[in-house]
Amino acid sequence: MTQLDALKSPRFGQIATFARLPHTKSLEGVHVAFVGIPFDDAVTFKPGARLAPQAVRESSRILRPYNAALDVKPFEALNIVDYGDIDIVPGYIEDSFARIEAGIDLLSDNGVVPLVCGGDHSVTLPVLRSLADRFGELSLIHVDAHSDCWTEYWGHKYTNGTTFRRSLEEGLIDPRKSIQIGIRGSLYGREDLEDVRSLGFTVVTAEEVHERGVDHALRLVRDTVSGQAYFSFDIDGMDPAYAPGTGTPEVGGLTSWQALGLVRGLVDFSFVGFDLVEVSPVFDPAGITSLLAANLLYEFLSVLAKGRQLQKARSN
Ligand SMILES: [Mn+2]
Repeated sequence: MTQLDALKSPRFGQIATFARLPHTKSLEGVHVAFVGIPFDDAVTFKPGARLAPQAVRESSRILRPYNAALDVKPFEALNIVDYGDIDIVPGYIEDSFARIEAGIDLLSDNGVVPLVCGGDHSVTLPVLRSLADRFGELSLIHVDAHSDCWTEYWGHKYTNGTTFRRSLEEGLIDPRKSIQIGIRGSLYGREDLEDVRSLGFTVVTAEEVHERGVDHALRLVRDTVSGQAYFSFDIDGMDPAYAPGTGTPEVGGLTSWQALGLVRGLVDFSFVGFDLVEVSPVFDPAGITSLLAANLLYEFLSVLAKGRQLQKARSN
């Protein structure tokens, strides 16, 4: 499937799908499906991420077919579609999780890699439940200001701040093969960071990325991650100067340039899925957060396409 050609159909026209790709529920021959999960009932601070899939689609109109940095045409190398959204149930977290898991099952049953656009970060849990069921315990690359490993909020287990504690408890990810990048901000106590490290995660703070560079972070990723991997990108990993439209912004985060470098450095990994979560269009009046989100999703696709290309070249 190809994009609508912006040289024939102006890119500000026609219905907004991700990257102006065809919207279809047919999965035959599809490699990757963009899928929206408009759920934000598990946020611990400010809401609005339910509106992200539509905003990201709108911002993705600008994406062109060729990624010069990686020398790849993702929409030619892979068959990519906009699958639409998973219908969640507003106000009902567990019911929504069941629907999200079933929705992702449908994709992976057909061999399709999900490119998920949240939603708040709680949606990653049912996505991981589906993928771990198929692929076994996964390796995780997680960009975020927060570890999201808190035990509970207000006596409840399912929030956007508890996703990776639950993922560990449920055996969905292997912490020794998992890395968190961009962690920062005020914490509840010193034990917050110590807890996460003692769970087995490799943690790269935002300070460490600024002081030692993206290459240092990528070296740690290579030392940590192996096997089937999942990439979860919380947009609040970015500095609010680049991504103000999010529910729990923290100063001192990654720049757009650092994030692009980080994602582009991951060509040699085997990914079973990606998500981009926590874009809140209500705090994003100029649309710069959803623009960055659309571009990060494009980079995920480019990395996947480039990886497959290199693999093919090697096996020939
Ligand atoms: Mn998060």
